[in-house]
Amino acid sequence: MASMTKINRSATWKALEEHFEEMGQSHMRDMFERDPKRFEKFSLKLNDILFDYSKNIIDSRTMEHLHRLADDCDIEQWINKMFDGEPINNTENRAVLHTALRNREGLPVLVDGEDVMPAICEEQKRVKKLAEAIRTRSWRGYYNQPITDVVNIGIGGSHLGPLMVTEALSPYSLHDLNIHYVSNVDENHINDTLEHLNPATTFFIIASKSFTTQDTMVNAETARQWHINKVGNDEHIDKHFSAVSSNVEAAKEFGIDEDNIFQMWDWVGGRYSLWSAISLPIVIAIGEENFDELLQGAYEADLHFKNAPLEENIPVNMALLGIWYNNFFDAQSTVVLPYDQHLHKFPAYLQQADMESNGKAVDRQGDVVDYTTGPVLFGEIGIAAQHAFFQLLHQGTKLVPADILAPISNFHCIARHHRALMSNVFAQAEALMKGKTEQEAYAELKGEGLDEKAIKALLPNKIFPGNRPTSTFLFNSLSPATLGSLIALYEHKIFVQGIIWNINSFDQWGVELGKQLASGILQELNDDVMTSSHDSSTNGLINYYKEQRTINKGEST
Ligand code: G6Q
Repeated sequence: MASMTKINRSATWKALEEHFEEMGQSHMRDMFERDPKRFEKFSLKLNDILFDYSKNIIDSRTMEHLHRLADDCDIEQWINKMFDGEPINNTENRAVLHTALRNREGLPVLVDGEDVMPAICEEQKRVKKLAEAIRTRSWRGYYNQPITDVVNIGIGGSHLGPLMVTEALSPYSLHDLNIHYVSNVDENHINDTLEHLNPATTFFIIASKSFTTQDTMVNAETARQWHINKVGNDEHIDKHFSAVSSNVEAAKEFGIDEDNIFQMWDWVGGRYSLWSAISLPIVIAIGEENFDELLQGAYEADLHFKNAPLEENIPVNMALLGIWYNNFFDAQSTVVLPYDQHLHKFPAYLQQADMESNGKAVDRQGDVVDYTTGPVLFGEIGIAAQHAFFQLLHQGTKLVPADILAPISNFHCIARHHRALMSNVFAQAEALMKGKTEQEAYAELKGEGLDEKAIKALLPNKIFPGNRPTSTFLFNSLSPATLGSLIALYEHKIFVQGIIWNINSFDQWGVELGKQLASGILQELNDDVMTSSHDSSTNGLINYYKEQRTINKGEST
């Protein structure tokens, strides 16, 4: 495709539309019956990760069309542009280099002619040094006691990645060192966290790329006050506070010792930053070696993404399947279902990664797109979801393509538990694909001894249409390397979709808006004067709040 031709005007898109007319009528149940080799045809491997995408409404022709679409969009060139540090974040004129942070071979990566690798390595060394000092108990607080609790204060990209990884890799963590995450400016979050902590053994990380985000700054100030009140002075801040930021001056002004400030760069987006110094709480939790494994896993996924041909490229295929449902089947959403308790924050993490990246309606040329872009992503631990919203997946009126992730072995691997878990993985994916026909439902009810009248009444409710797509990732176990690979595969999937939709996946103007709006209204909340500068609903809500807070007199500053 010439880069200025809108993607939905291209010949390949038209061919896909025609192909959809045909495929939209097909049922996977029949496709599996016709082709016993579907699994072999439509599954790929990366190290210990098996990606089975055979339970999708596709055949070989679908994939050929979709690969042509990727090719039309010059995917391979775009991949190189990203890895080579070209400013592909066009609205902010920035490179996008989370891949450099896990560039394990250390080969030079140039931004504006300067190799960024030495600075990355240096910062990683500093992070590891501090983390090791805390882990080995050589870092001492103001009573010369070792640290027992680390509190990461950050939000969005400065929170969700580290939180998700810390939870996912909890079996690899030191068990007598607690990592807490505070993100919400709601006082309950920080108060509930600090309530049980001892200031002499608590270490804070203020994680904020900008060091201006209101939520984080308010929480950071509360943490500092808590520390000062308990200690009786501010002489020991250097033993108890660190910061990760690209705004080093602001962190210094806050009172943090320069030795405890870790750098980020503008070419790392918040939601892609868990590989940077934002990883400090992760490294404290799991240690240097495990963190290196995490980076290694991501690096191997990067190499796969760069080098595998489109047909065998897992993130490219993940992305294309998403496009197929989003743009041709008109699916509005997608669901992520990990069957691993330790991945319980993975859907929330991916929600930000995906929706903040591809929730855009303006293309790279500044035109409003006339096709749909990023889907609504939601998710939950698979087992929990089965007892909650699977009803809609099986029998609702919406098509919700699902990703299922499951480990072959669990950490302790108690067969009784793990086999019960895995039976659900296989059963649900099969049921979503096959459904239950009228004949099958009839035979089942008959078998239960129901009479014809009762069967007639119940039958429609017992039918499952099936043909609900799932892609399944099976991996040996949730090791740091496997987790690193999985995260990177999803990052690259998001990137490929952004390229095909011709949007910039790396800015977030919608998030910036929230930051501006709240700070304006905050000024108005600092007095009791009734406001009239907004619409009647906003005025009404603000004024009601002001009146009631005066009556409640419950607020303290
Ligand atoms: C991520 C977004 C956003 C950001 C938070 C926190 O890509 O930009 O989620 O991470 O708003 O920003 P700071 O790290 O600057 O506090």
